[in-house]
Amino acid sequence: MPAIPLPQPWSQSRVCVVVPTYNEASNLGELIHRVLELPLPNLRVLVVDDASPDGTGEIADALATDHPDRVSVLHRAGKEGLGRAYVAGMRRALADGADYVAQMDADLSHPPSYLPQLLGTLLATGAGVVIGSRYVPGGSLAQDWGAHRRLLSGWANTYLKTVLDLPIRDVTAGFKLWSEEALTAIDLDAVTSTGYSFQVEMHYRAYTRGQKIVEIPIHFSQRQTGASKMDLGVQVESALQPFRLRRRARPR
Ligand SMILES: Nc1nc2c(ncn2[C@@H]2O[C@H](COP(=O)(O)OP(=O)(O)OP(=O)(O)O)[C@@H](O)[C@H]2O)c(=O)[nH]1
Ligand SMILES: [Mg+2]
Repeated sequence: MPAIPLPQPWSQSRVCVVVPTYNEASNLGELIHRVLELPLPNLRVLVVDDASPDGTGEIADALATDHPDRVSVLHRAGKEGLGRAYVAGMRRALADGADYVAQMDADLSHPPSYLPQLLGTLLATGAGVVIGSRYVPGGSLAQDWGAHRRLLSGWANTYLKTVLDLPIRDVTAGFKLWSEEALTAIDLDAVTSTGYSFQVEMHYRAYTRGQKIVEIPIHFSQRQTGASKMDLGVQVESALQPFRLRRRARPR
């Protein structure tokens, strides 16, 4: 069934979807296909690849050749972490003229069909960021997430919210849409996280700079192919980062 065209404010919005990749060869083609078929003709994708050994960067280049007006690739020299990839990608998206910058994983955990809802909500509320949230009413987690993974995610959320006193239900969420103004206020150059704690640092910086934060429910799917990049270093940084953020924010 052809997609119903969306009204002009949606279709005219210059949205750049930043997708960090490390060894996502089995997922990237499907993801880009699903993003490009959305009824958002001004939406572009920027893949930020950290020299994946499985050839993800070459797949991204081929997609950019097939869709020169809609897909581009930022190649980085090596694996430096999710946070570094996002900072570089978001800066490039803003430099290329995006009014809105989305962020999402490459492994199809974040269903692309929510992108128009993220944009519509941002347009309607004037928020600095709209979060695709697993933990607001109506949101849900992958059915195939075991009890251990659910407990870990729920515990991490409670821990981070408590330490940072953040009024956000899904504080580790990685699927969201930012306005250009919010990213400028956040000051991407000052973001220090290398790994997944980037998500929390961005929420904290948005909140402490007075940005309006809105959450809409999403269903989060389990990755079907490829391997997770979550390792011990990423987890240790995530556990320590809230204390660093609090210390830095404290008046001297
Ligand atoms: N460029 C870049 N991308 C990364 C890096 N680490 C992770 N990613 C990407 O960041 C996204 C999230 O990583 P995942 O491995 O899916 O993390 P996760 O969702 O916590 O783990 P799973 O539930 O097992 O999928 C994916 O698109 C990864 O390819 C990195 O060092 N550099
Ligand atoms: Mg994942």
